[in-house]
Amino acid sequence: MPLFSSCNSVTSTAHPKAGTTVNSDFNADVDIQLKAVQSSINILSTINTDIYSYKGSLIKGDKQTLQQLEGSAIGPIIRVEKGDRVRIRFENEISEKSIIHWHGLHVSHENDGHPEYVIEKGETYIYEFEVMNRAGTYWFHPHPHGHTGEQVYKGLAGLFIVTDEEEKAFNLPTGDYDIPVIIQDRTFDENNQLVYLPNGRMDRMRGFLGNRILINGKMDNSLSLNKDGKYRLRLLNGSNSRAYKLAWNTGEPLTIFGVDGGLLESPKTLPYLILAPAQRVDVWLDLSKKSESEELKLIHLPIPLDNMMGGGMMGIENDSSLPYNSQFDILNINLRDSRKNDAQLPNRLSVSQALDPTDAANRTSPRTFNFGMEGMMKWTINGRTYNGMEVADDEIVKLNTTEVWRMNNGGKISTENQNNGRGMMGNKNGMMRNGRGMENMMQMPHPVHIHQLQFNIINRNTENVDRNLWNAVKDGFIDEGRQDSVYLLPGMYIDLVMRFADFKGLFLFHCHNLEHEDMGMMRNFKIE
Ligand SMILES: [Cu+2]
Repeated sequence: MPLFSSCNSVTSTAHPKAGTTVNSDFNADVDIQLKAVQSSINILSTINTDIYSYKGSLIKGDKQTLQQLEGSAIGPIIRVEKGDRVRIRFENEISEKSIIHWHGLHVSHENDGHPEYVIEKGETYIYEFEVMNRAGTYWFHPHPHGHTGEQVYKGLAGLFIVTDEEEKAFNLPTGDYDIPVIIQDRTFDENNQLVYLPNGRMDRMRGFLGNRILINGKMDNSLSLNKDGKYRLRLLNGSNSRAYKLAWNTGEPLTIFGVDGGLLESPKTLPYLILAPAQRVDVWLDLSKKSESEELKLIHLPIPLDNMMGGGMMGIENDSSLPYNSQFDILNINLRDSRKNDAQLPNRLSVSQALDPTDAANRTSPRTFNFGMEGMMKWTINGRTYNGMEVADDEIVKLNTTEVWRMNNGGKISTENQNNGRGMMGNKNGMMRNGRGMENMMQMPHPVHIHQLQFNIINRNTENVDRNLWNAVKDGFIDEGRQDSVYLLPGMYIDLVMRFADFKGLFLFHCHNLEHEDMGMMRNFKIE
């Protein structure tokens, strides 16, 4: 039987009135009205820039729950506690369909922001969920199929910061010493307007790459911090497709103590960090040993990726984007008056968050998803693209089970181990994508995100990764802790262990290069 005829069409697993009404039985601790609006703000000098933005207002909750970032399209920052019951009234006031996805949160299908639940201008979608995640930096952004990239690019993205008792027991930096750093690349035209995909389809195949860096939606990439302060920098790569190789200009190592799904068991020091789109990390910054005269900045170090990102066969003309294989500034730290806080970074942080892969029924034959190209111009997962509520047989899992998923971008899989649990090769024509031949010339990194859960990385195979590229990035990955987004380099596969708990229904997994996602490099998986 041909593979494609085995796709089940799932009509809907949702409550028919999902998102349409305020449930009076849902006793919200936090109630927020969140409007997506069109507006214009002063990002560069003189002429305002047209943007999209989320405007929040607090209906119920502590006043620290909601923080708008003044003078920025980005935001707001929503701060909640684990266990809080949260209602968000999303009102769409932009002239295109939209829906919000709560990136990293463990919520039900109806609360996950599936593209099939987009609402029109003037409509409202009600989210009601309990915060089940542990403390960490989660975020939210639009998820309308085909338009996510442009809506995020124009300014729709905010942080959803969760705290819990475990985290509060540590003396980590709080308040003014707990600082969001949302990194995005943008391009403006001579009238200060945002430029998106000027080269059309070729730009879309690659993914948007800008020519300047914005921090928290602003051109001013500097933070004024207290000399002698100890800081928690919450980094989010909110860029559409760009990954960063982040390092301190001083050559000191980066100290990371949290990832997508919260605190690590212990802090980790790295010479540099690879931060792919959608990933978050907590960076420890102790300024007490700094002298005022010392220049301190976070920089991007060169990655030899340009020939895979617009060079070679892509042949993008008039490309003004910042080259991957160059060094540029990300964030300048300016030191102001000496002020101390008594925060500390302990050697032991969280209790282990590792799922046990021996619990996985398919441990020796991972469920394999191949991220690659179909034909020459279509990004696919196992040869398929997104199609509404459609889910294929090999995308259905059981509630209350643990599985190993192999996310493969042309990695070298040994022959005895290449079938997934359903005996599929994962490719329409039955060929393994082994990183050789024509496909190799069109391989690109894919930052892969799974909705609704936080997985552990148990294996990262790099045998087929170009050696020059691998040597430039190999010390910058964090495979510890719970994560929801991983960076799949060409020639790499990664084995993830995950558990399907609490909610049945359809959820998405996709490439978080937003242009690849919009082209259909996204599929449902169904928990039943
Ligand atoms: Cu991709």
